[in-house]
Amino acid sequence: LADDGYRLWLKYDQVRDAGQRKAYQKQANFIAVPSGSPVLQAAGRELQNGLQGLLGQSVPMVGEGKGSKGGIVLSVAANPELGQEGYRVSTQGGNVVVMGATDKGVLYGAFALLRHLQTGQSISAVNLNSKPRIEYRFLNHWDNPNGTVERGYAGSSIWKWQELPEVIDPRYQDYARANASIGINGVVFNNVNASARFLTAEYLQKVAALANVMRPYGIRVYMSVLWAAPKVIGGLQTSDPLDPQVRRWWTAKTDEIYKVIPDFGGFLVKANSEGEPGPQDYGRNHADGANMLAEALGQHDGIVIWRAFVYKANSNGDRFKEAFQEFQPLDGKFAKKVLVQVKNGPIDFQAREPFHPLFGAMPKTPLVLEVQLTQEYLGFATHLVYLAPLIKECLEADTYAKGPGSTVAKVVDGTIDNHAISGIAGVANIGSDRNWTGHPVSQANWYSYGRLAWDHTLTSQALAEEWTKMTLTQEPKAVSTITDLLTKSRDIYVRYTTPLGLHHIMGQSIHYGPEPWLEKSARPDWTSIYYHKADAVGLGFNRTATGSNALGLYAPQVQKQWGDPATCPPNYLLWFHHVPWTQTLSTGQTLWNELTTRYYTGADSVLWMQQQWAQVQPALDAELHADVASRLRIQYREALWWRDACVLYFQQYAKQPLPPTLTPPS
Ligand code: GCW
Repeated sequence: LADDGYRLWLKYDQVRDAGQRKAYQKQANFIAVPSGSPVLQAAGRELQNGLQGLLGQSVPMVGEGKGSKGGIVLSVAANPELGQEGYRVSTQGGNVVVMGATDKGVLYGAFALLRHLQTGQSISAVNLNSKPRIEYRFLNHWDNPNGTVERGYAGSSIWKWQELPEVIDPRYQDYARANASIGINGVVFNNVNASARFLTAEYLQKVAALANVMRPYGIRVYMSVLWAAPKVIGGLQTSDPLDPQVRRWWTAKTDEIYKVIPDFGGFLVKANSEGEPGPQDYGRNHADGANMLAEALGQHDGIVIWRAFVYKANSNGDRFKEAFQEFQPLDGKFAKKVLVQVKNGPIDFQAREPFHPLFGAMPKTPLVLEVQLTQEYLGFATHLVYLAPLIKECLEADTYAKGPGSTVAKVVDGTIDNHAISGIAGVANIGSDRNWTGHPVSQANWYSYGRLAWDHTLTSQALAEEWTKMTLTQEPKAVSTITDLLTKSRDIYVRYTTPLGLHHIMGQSIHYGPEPWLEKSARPDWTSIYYHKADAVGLGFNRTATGSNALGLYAPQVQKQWGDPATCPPNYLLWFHHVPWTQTLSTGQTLWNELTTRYYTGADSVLWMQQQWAQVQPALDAELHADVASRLRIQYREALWWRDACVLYFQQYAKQPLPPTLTPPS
């Protein structure tokens, strides 16, 4: 049977090793599911379905299973150590007990047990213990009511608004299962460039129908809102957050939402950014806006997530600094229920960015880390780029906010500043394509994001291996080849597109392919030359004190390291320095030679990726293998496109030949 990718990492194919299968069967004579919420039932069903596949035989579900041995027992038991969502899976009295302090904990434990078996581990002394490090683990869809997806590269939206609420596509449940399996507990279905339509009574019914599907999987639903909704659909003259009528409108609207979605999670807001309306339209600030919504939530158990992705409409400054300048002074001004959502880097989801300077600079405000799974600047669904290393690079970056070791991860999980709430968001890469993400390997980005949101200490490598075993193959050699390929892929992509800290030199609007020569656009900071600043002397954006001084937004220790071109990591060099073409870098080569070498070796590495992929062919489904192999052919062609376009363009300024070690383009 051809693998069409629909089942994601929840394939539950029969365990090949007969001995292993026997061992599992001995422990899986029944599944005891105590009566309880639909969440517990979902856990039981998933185990039953999963075991049926893995063992090739059906396993009965029983009520309590008292006194029996050799089965799997779900159990909700008071255990403060497990928190609201943690689990413990262990052997007790001849059974495998999946324990949580809540039904949700049991659900996550059930998925953990299945993952344990799917990755071929021993059941006899199973002992899994885990609880999430971050409380709110979101997926943000950028899906529009007309079925399009902003920056979506896997078909159209999976949400069929026109058919809802009557038609419930079975796919919605599979979506919920996939998310629950990796610990995602909050979803926003609609684009942050929001349509007010979602707040109408008609659409609330549709969202409520989806919320009903999500609920048994421990997932709460949130909504992106258009700031101007009171005007657009409320018939008011203004959307000023301090206007009493506007405030009443939001309070009433919020109450209306909770009537149809009793466990509604809250609001996500993009305001005064890229043409979206916001409180600044009325001379108010972001805190005024966010706090007004927090007040509208009142006694309801909901939160406000306010995005910090803002840059001024007409700016002559450095866009790098703008979100910081607007938000940092508001630290301490946000209401309790407000979290501020910050992209991993200061510009916009580039293939490599330094961490956003707001991390560590707003100790009084819980900051949600926003990462992008849809590969807007990373080759769409065409290039194979595994993103866990990018996410980890940000999480592990040291802000020095409270001395060494003040990583972004500790800011985000709230431990550094003792925040009661914490959050992380991934911009979804999911669409209506049969395999969900277009590129089969992009599934690994959805997967590893969820797993990192649960536990940011997991390694990119471990997650690549886990995903590969569950999704592609268990053949040991193939698993290690694919794991290696995945973990190296993001660095390779950076090398053939934006090495040494180059950024924002991609095709205008589409954000695909190279366009370093772009000089004119609707605004200066939507061009390429604004960012790379190539001239006869050198290349790169001087963000030190002699330039825009964006570097000054970081802690002194960071400034010290990045401020000196000799100690600045080469990967961030051109983010902060205008470096002469002839300067010798810490790598021992001149800028020009290092730059061109990276472009060339980067493109060559795609050939290496092709070779690695060719090797695993016997261990993989033929169709899936062929699909990825053809995408890798496009990737190589486009790596050459990037390489040649950028090298030839920059050569006009550098006025130097390629180093003799490199073959000139034919
Ligand atoms: O990356 C930019 C994208 C926009 C997006 C915006 C944002 C949703 O090009 O398409 O809009 O970021 O994050 O708000």
